[in-house]
Amino acid sequence: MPIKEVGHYSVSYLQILDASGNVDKELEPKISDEDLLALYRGMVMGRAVDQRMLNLQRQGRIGTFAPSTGQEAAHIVPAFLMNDKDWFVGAFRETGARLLRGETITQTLLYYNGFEEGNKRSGNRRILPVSIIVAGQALHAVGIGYAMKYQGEKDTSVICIMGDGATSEGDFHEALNFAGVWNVPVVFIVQNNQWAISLPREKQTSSKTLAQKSIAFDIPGIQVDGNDPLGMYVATKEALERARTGGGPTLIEAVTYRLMMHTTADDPKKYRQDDEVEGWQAKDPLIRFKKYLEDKGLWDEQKEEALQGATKEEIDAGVKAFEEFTELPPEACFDHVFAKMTPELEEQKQDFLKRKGS
Ligand SMILES: Cc1ncc(C[n+]2csc(CCOP(=O)(O)OP(=O)(O)O)c2C)c(N)n1
Repeated sequence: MPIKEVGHYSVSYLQILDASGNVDKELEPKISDEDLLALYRGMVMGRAVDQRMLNLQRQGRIGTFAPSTGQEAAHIVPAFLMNDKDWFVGAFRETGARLLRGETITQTLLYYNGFEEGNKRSGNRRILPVSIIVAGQALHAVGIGYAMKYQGEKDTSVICIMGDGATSEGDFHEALNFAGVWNVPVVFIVQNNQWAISLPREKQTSSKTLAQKSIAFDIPGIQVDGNDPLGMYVATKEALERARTGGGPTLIEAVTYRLMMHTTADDPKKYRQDDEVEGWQAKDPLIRFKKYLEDKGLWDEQKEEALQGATKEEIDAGVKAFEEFTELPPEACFDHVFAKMTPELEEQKQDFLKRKGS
């Protein structure tokens, strides 16, 4: 049988700042000092909020939440690169990114305590609520991208974030398929944190990389050290430029690690080894970024102390406002289902109020 090659594919890996904080000078992006410091502040805030949420959850003051410690570079850097008109379409493990998109600490806490008020947005930054449905948001992102194109919006894009487990879902493949066909301005970022709850990455898919899943849909794809803020900066910036200038979608696999539990309802000690976690702690994105800033003469222990203090104060204020929030009446759940209440729902609400006797 005659055989001719009809395609030849490869997957690239990008790392600029290694685990010890040493930079590859040839690949180092030009980022202003101001932006570098803002990025670091965003990452420190992401981690500090995470830690506080964990404490609040353990004290029984909020419900379940999904920590993002260790994954800050993979989602906070992309959020930092977005403009006001871009849409942020995320999963449930990107609190730091959501804060950069204008969500407040109080809103985050309200959301995680079951108050729909946590999803209320003010300002013009575009952001969808948390998606608990794994990979469902990839379809929403493509729909938004398609609508943007249809309406002739220029210089805008969608950043869609998900976990490695999402790439094993049908929704992911449907989304990438139509993203390719319609050439929509969507940047898909897969935070490959090695686990989907207790299922290791190897048991979810036999693909050697997750980036290569882009090849089937003829979309550019790249694997990046997801704990390297500079690598994430360069890869996301390039993908955003492509999206905003009509070049279509990109898939970025950010190789990272979930240092904490899947959610506060999970105990990872039951299924993963301590030495695996310790190996990844050594690759912490915050530690390496701090060293990079110190080497550039932009950072020192005094500044670090001041930042940690200011961050704590901001979180304290957010927690206080959350705890002062007056509880909503039980019928509030009827109000948040549709933008405009349907007659059936209105009837149900009135019936509920009658039975309640108010
Ligand atoms: C469609 C769907 N199936 C199953 C679940 C239950 N579930 C919640 S999180 C999760 C694992 C997600 O893993 P991954 O996509 O890798 O993201 P990570 O939690 O690691 O960030 C599962 C199976 C769900 N929320 N949605």
